[in-house]
Parts: sequence; C-alpha cells; structure tokens
Amino acid sequence: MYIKIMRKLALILAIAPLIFAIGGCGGDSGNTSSTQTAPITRNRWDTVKNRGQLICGVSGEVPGFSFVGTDGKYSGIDVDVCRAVAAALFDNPDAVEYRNLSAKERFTALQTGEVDILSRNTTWTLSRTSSVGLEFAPVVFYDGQAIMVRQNSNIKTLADLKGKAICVQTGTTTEQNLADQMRKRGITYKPVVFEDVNVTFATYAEGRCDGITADRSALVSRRSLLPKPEDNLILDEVISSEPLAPAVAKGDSKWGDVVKWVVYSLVKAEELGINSQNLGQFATSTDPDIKRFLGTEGNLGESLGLTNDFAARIIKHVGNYSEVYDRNLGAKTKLNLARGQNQLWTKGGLLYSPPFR
Ligand SMILES: N[C@@H](CCC(=O)N[C@@H](CS)C(=O)NCC(=O)O)C(=O)O
Repeated sequence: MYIKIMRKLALILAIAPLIFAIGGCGGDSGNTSSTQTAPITRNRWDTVKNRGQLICGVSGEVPGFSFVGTDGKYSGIDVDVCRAVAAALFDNPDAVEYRNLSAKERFTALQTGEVDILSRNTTWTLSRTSSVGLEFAPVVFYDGQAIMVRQNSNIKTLADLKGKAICVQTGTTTEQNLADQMRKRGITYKPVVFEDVNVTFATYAEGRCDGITADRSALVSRRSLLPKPEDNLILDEVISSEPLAPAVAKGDSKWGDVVKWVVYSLVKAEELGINSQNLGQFATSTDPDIKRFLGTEGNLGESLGLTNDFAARIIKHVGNYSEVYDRNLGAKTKLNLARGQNQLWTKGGLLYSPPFR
C-alpha cells in the first residue's frame, strides 16, 4: 500500500507540469499518464553502479516468465534477463532486487525511476515508445494473443464467443486487441475486466467468464496453475503480434545500450555455439569474432562502460539464449513451448544479433 501511494506521488511530482502542458493522454493501454515525459534520470548506469544492485520490475505472477517459487526465489525468462544484466554489471547474477508490478503499475514504475529496467512480458508498441516514454531492448519472446475456453464449452472459434463473457486484464494490449478484433468482425461480447491477474483467472476458473484472453504464452503458463489445466483449451486463432521485450526509461541511451547489448549477448552466444558448459574451451579461441565477443581482444565492453568480458560473465552465470529458453519455457518445463519464432534466424526464427564489432 505504502509503495503504491509513493509510486503515485512520485509520478505526480515527476510529470505534473507535462500533463498540464500537453493536456491529454496518449491513449496507450493501462497508463493514465501517457505523455511526453522528460527522462527522470540521465545516468541510470551510474545510479545502479553506486547502489551495487539492479532493481528489476517484473510481474512475479507468470510461471516461465517471472514467478516467485515456494522457496521465495524468482525464476523465468524475464528474471533471467535481469540476472544477465546484473551478471554483466557486477559479475553477480544475484545482485538484483525484484519488484512485482501489475500491468497497470509497470510504466509508472519505470517513469518515476522506481525500477531501473522493466522485464515483464511487455509488448513493444509504437505509443509505448513515443507517448509513454519507454525505450525497448530487443525482443526476448515473440508471442501473439490467444483465447482460452473450457474444453466442454463447444466454443471452437472467436465467432463462437458471440454474446459471451470474456475475462481480460486491464492495462494491457490484450484488452485493446480483443476490442479491435471483435469490432472488426462485428461480434458483440461482454468484457469482464480486472486489474489483478489472479482475480482475472480466478473469475474465469469460477465459471463467471466463458473465455479468457492473454498472450498465448501467458495462457499456457497460467493454465498450469488452474485446478484442472487439461479441462481448458487454448483456441488456435492468434489475434495479434506481441513482441515481448525489456524496456528502460527513454532519454538515457548509455543505460539503454547496456541493456540492449546484454540481450544481444544471449543471442550471439547461441549463434556462436558458446554456452555455460563449454565457455572455458573458448578462452583460447583464435577466431577474431569470438575473441571480440568474449573480450579477449579489443575493448567493446569498455566502450559501453562495462568490462570487456561482460558477455563471458553473462554466459558463465546465466547461459546463452537457448539455455535460458529451455530452462524456463522448453520441453522439460510445464509450459513446453516450441521455439517457433523464437528460434535463431539461421534456424527459421526471428532472433538475430547485430555484429559485435
Ligand atoms: N503483453 C501484453 C500483456 C501483458 C500482461 O500484463 N499480461 C497479463 C496476463 S497473464 C499478465 O502478465 N499479468 C501479470 C500481472 O499482472 O502481474 C502487454 O504488454 O500489454
């Protein structure tokens, strides 16, 4: 409660003059303060360095992405991005403090400087970049929106949801996409909207909604928490593109670059076939590309304000992209999501790293 009040107060102080100056909101999902916000801090990297710890905004409610286990530990692909940044900065993936943020709270937390980075199944959109003031790092998971219904409901397509109640979380692209799709197809429906993800899914589980919609990965994830997961069917129709990416506050390109190249490092390591198990074998590699990447030659890391071995630190502590994916979302996990679009470009997917040069 105290944190929520402080968040609101900090946001009002930070952007009040701008709200009055612009007099409107940018119309982005879940953010009442969409406006041309001035950057809160221009040197977040120094702030983080002085603090000795990264503050990472996550959901904490989506297994496979970010979730708090019974042991109190965070895990998930979004969490691993936070760990990778901390590994690059401090050679310590545990130098992270996590803050759970709902869809509605997440952008305010970044704008006010409460968190250094948002790593929370967040879709990269134009208005979030322009009006909300986010700077996105590369996509860590390409997703799309889907709908889940009960197996025994006879609902097989979006059209079958005519006149039905659909549970959806507010502050999301999900809510907007559903409205768009239904309008486009001329289907009337009853949106049942909540701020809290647990209430949204509980309402569906109690049978008070005929369907529930979210990013497909989130449906697979949250279905695993339902009393009888197998009684629920995720429809094949995918109604949107949801490129999920970490973000920082706009206007601090030094910090933005650090986070971006940490994400690229995960992908580049997979491209080069370097992982946490075989990293040692590459220490003496004579391949110039690998030498630059691992920092045994050149000063790419220092040019970012990091150490030259920052990518090696990430691989040592967190692994490459495929290790991160397999650990959190792969065939050995409850989610069992095929790599699909999240495969390397060389294997038919969309993941691609610019040169480390
Ligand atoms: N990717 C979409 C949806 C993100 C989202 O918040 N999805 C819900 C559906 S499960 C969620 O993760 N809720 C978790 C929470 O509120 O902590 C967006 O960026 O707007």
